[in-house]
Amino acid sequence: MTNSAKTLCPYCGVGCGLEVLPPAQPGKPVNRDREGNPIWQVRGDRDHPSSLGKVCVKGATVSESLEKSRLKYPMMRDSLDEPFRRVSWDQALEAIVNRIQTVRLTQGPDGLCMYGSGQFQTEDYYIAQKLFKGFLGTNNFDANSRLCMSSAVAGYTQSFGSDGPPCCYEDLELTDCAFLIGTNTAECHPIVFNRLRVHHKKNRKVKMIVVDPRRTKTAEAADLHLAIKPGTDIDLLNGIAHLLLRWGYIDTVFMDDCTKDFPAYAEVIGHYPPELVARKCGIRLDDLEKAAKYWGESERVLSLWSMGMNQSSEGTAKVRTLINLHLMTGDIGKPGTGPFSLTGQPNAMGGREAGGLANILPGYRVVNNPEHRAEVEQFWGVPLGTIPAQRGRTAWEMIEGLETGEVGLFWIAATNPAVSMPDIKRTQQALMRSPFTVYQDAYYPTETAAYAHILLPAAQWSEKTGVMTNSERVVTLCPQFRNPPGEARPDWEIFAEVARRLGFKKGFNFKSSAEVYEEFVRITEGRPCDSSGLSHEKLGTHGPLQWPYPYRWPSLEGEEEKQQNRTNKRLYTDLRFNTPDGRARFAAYHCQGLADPPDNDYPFVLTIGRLYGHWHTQTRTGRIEKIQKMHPKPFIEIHPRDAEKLGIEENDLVEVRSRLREPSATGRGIGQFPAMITQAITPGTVFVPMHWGALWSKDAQANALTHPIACPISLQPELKACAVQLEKITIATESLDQEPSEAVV
Ligand SMILES: Nc1nc2c(c(=O)[nH]1)N[C@H]1C(S)=C(S)[C@@H](COP(=O)(O)OP(=O)(O)OC[C@H]3O[C@@H](n4cnc5c(=O)[nH]c(N)nc54)[C@H](O)[C@@H]3O)O[C@H]1N2
Ligand SMILES: Nc1nc2c(c(=O)[nH]1)N[C@H]1C(S)=C(S)[C@@H](COP(=O)(O)OP(=O)(O)OC[C@H]3O[C@@H](n4cnc5c(=O)[nH]c(N)nc54)[C@H](O)[C@@H]3O)O[C@H]1N2
Ligand code: SF4
Ligand SMILES: [Mo]
Repeated sequence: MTNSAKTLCPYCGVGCGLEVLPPAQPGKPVNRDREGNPIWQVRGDRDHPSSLGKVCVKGATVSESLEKSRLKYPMMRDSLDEPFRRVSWDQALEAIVNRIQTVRLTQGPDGLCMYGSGQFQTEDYYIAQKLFKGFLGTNNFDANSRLCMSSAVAGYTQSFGSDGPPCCYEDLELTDCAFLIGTNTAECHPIVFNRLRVHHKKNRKVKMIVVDPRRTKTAEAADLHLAIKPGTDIDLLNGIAHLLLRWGYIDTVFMDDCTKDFPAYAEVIGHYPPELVARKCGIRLDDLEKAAKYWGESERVLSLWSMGMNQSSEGTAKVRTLINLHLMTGDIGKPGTGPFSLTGQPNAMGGREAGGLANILPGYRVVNNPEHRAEVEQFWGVPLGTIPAQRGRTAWEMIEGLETGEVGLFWIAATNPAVSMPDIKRTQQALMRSPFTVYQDAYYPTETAAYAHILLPAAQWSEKTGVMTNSERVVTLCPQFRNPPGEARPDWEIFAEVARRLGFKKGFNFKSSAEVYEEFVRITEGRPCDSSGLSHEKLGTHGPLQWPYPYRWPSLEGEEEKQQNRTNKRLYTDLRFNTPDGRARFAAYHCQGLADPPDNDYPFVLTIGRLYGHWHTQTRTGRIEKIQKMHPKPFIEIHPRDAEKLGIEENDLVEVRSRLREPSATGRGIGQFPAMITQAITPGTVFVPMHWGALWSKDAQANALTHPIACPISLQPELKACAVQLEKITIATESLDQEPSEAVV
């Protein structure tokens, strides 16, 4: 093929359009990497509405990661201390089916668990839901989105009556004040940041406020950086609300007509006078006042947030407290305004649409609503009462279920929990106890493969056709343009095959992912995320489209249709919300702070995040030379004042220890990181990147230190903070090289 293909970048939730060109182009030598593998050329798709032709280093280099270290064949072993042996698909699937039947008989459906991923395509998600929730009768499907987006989902749902980011990227260019909190947008959502940055630079009146304990690349670009102490976001937001109210910057008409529950909130913010708030947050009083002024005086305020908010033991409260500010000032439903959650993974949004968490069902429905369950059961043609009324196990509860022996089959797909879960030593011990773990991934080795009984090779992006939805609700078709390596298969096909072998032939007889999508969009009809007018064909001919996109629209054509999709860019433009009375809800929360706060023994707060070039556990980016060079090794950021106190100098190896889990234990974990001494971090706080698992570093695993305490509403763990102690290590240790070790744990 010499033709190019249009698709979506498979990394972050910005969802940039890519155009890929085959390695062989007429009159040119074949494009190859150092190992001689043919490489597709990637460039930005200028026609993609979200990215307008832009890409960052990850998107631009993605094709270099597609051939290396792939898992090509199903593998199996009877116990974790044996080597894997290659088996046929038939053998692997029969073993899984037998195990499922045994667990159903002996432990019941609650013994079955699947842990999936925001890197699934929508079709993968949908088929997994249908199998687990509709046919096996358990809601035990959760995804790594639990560690990522679940506080945003819970916050939107409670404040607005349903999930769904109400804004669009055009708002980045229409706002008067961008309020970025708990997000390093410049490194993690670079093309979103790029659009905002251009607008900010061009218009001197436009303000940019960044709230982050670190002076990140994002903070460097801001007019005002509030380097708050980790976990004091609610103090800050309530403090801003206090000033907005005191100074009369509120939209009383909007509040009267469109919201509820303001009095309880007003009572709470009364307790947040600016002097107290500035002290608690560790910022200057005039900076706090400046933030409130910028917000209050701006016609159109857009807030952006991601993990600094969501990954918290009060994640939902943080999100709702931020939404409160928008409700107070009427900054929603209009161009350039709104509370905008930036999604992490490429299709975490699609997962939310398809019911990809243990508490939700397809079409923005929820498990604990009897009508929602009945609608889905009817649609799937399964007996009423099949879907349990209670949510299923969350990601962490699956780990606990392995500890207690309640989980008899653990099926992991498209995520690497042996690195990315909280408290990984405990996670790894639980995985060691698992009687039967299926791991379905595209690469080998990964850290999690060491804990699997069966490995299933997955076809990944570029090797299968499916759709993904980005942060601004734009749905893009990702067509297959390469062949999968070896015997790798698309995730949805694997799930559907297992379902058929279990005897559920009728519900899973799909010939293509287009057929799966056709069924999925029908289940969204009439729901907030109505996509019933979309199909692979439509997306293929028209290009990316934004939901809601109901069935009545495809009858429109050309300009008329484009116009319709454009006017649909924002949710809640009529200022009616998805609650029963159409009003948005204020929430009244006091700041509780961190679940694992520092004290004399553990005096530092460790925070954890991302670097521009690397993607999570490095399964792809660790194998790309350019990115390896960009970020060659792990490190710990320490403020010069703290470093001096501890006698730590640049590049010294620092041992980091977190608090004991229980008195008899030896501590959650230990990590060793070379010191990077920098003013960019708030004193008392240290930072390490999350990207180095056991295969990529000797002992620099961030999650060896974290704990699983979660937000009680969203059940999202506080992966952003734990108390630690630091000590300089003097003994020489092995160099931390960047090659993945062959020995898998
Ligand atoms: N380069 C790159 N980009 C990515 C990814 C990647 O792996 N690499 N992953 C994608 C995914 S899945 C996600 S979820 C997103 C994450 O995107 P971000 O949320 O932007 O990334 P993080 O670095 O995890 O965390 C953001 C910031 O939160 C700050 N923070 C920590 N504690 C607090 C706090 O208590 N309050 C506040 N206000 N801030 C705090 C940290 O200092 C950090 O700078 O990125 C996506 N994009
Ligand atoms: N301390 C701390 N921990 C964190 C975070 C943090 O900020 N701090 N962030 C959390 C967040 S927000 C996230 S999203 C997670 C991310 O953590 P993970 O989900 O563990 O990260 P990835 O490395 O992206 O793992 C994705 C896996 O899917 C595989 N894969 C890719 N495409 C496909 C496919 O099509 N099919 C299949 N079957 N496999 C595929 C890849 O090879 C890779 O092994 O980490 C969480 N953990
Ligand atoms: S910004 Fe995100 S979606 Fe865009 S190219 Fe970079 S990683 Fe891919
Ligand atoms: Mo994420």
